Amino acid sequence: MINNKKGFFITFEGGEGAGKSTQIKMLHEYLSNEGIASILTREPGGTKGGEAIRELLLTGEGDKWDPVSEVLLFSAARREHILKEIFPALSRGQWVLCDRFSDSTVAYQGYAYGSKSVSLEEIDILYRISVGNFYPDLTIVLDIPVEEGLSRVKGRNEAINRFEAKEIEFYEKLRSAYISISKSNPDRCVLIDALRSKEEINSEIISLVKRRFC
Ligand code: T5A
Repeated sequence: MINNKKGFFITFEGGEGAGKSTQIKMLHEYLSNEGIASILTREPGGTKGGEAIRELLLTGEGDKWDPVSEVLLFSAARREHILKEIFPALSRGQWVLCDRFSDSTVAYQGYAYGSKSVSLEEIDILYRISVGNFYPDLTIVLDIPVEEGLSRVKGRNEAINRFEAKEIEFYEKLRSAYISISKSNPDRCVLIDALRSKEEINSEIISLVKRRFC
């Protein structure tokens, strides 16, 4: 679908409260200070339609959607995002920094729901339909013990969403899923210890980005 990509596509992944939003903003600011144009976006969301789907997905009861319905909704939002925001920005030469992307679908809908999870084959088929043969240049996976991530989320004093009120086993499966995804995609994913100060993590991410792309 894209044939004139000039910028780099970097995704941030990890469990609840791992610090993705914090770190993505810090990298965005660093790139801007270096004179590198980048856009900061998120999933689900990033477009008008995607943000409307985000509202459907994140609000309401925990069991409001069947896991397959969730994958279909995330995929629809992703398709809009790819076509209307991500590909155009990469073609203009901007870097795209995305808070969550397809690894979230694999980790949440493909693993964390246990016996109710959607098969990885089905998730892959929907990825090919909605995105095609296109993948991030780099995925930063922030790893944090479950209790610490959840305590950070609670400490924010914001309303919690549908994915922040699950049983503890859900988050343990999620953490294992991200470790497994990182090990299975060593060229694309880098697992980062998020149980450190914001500045230490930011400095490791900047070194990584410089080594890969600058
Ligand atoms: N989802 C998404 C799916 O199920 N499938 C999918 O395909 C996709 C794309 C999105 C939800 O959708 C689900 C996953 C998600 O549950 P969201 O609101 O975007 O929901 O939620 P999250 O992405 O989980 O974002 P959070 O805001 O909850 O967590 P972050 O971004 O990881 O953490 P952040 O940066 O907001 O930090 C949390 C708190 O910790 C502090 C921050 O200041 C903040 O208060 N903090 C630190 N404190 C100490 N030390 C550090 N190093 C810190 N870093 C941050």
